Amino acid sequence: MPINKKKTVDSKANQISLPKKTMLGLFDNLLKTRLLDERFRKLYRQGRFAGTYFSAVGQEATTVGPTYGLRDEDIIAPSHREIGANVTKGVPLDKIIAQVYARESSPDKGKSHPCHYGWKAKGVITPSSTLAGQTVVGTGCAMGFKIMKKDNVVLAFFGEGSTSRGGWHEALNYAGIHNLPIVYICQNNLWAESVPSTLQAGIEDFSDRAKAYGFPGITIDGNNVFTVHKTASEAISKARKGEGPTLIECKTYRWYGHSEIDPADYRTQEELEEWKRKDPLQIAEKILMDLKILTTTKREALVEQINQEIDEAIESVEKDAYAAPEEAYIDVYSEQFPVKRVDW
Ligand SMILES: Cc1ncc(C[n+]2csc(CCOP(=O)(O)OP(=O)(O)O)c2C)c(N)n1
Repeated sequence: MPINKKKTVDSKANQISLPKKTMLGLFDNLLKTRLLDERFRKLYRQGRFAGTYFSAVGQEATTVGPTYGLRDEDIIAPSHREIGANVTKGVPLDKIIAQVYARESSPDKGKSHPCHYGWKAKGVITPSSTLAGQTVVGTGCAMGFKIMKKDNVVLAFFGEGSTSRGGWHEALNYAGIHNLPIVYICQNNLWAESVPSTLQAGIEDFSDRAKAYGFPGITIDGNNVFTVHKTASEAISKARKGEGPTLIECKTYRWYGHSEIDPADYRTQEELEEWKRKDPLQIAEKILMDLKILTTTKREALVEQINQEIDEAIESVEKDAYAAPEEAYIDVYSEQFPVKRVDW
């Protein structure tokens, strides 16, 4: 038996009722994420940017679904495969592209990893390279919202591999104790680089880990953007009302290597083909077409419009300069500590 042969959750797509506007909005963001992600893979092969690129193709529904409908003041604590969360939160395309191109115009002025997208204006934290680091920071932000008595929420994203980190457990334990307004989204794509999920934990469902921290854990089909959105929205509403955290495990798959330099020869072609048949974009498209909300003509017009936006943003970013070497020392450490002590 292959190491990663696990049962997956059935898609209950057609039974999910969401407003037409929401369904189209989810599809729009899913399509934009896919087109931008596939474009980055081509640009990398053309040598248009350096380093490598971490594609999220195949697992976009896990980021687009939860993020859609969030407020600007809500916070996203992303990891390295959250292009969809950035697109959906409304981070401008040129900021996302400048991050991959490491230009001075990028939110971190070219300091970090190509896929460590963040944008303060939209509440997206620039991720830490240390896996699960953003889970800890995101949990701290949720504590901040609680102290300030704000009804905002945090969405923290990570892969199943990151749930083996000590800090991840400390963060969830803390969130459980303090009943924090945070929703944890685990993207179980079966592989953490070359390590199968069966070597990360002795449990079938990673959502079971929430039991230890005293809040609900749910496992869902991560390739159906409508299921993901509905489940996450319910958890987000609970968190906003002060009813505490939820861990949502989305079963999904990444189509390409860990990054563009990884041929992914540790997994079988059959496994890949099986998951490609569960393409989140095609699932969403079929549902919308069956419901007569989308037509082929409308889809083609959307593709054309998004590709044009991407073309324009790339053209503009490619003209941008790289930061001066001294920039490496700026914005690394905070220059002042918080002056006001807050009691709770
Ligand atoms: C503490 C730490 N160990 C190792 C790495 C190198 N690394 C980066 S991504 C990754 C795999 C992460 O797997 P997972 O959390 O499942 O997310 P996925 O890449 O599958 O989306 C590893 C090992 C790192 N960044 N930090």
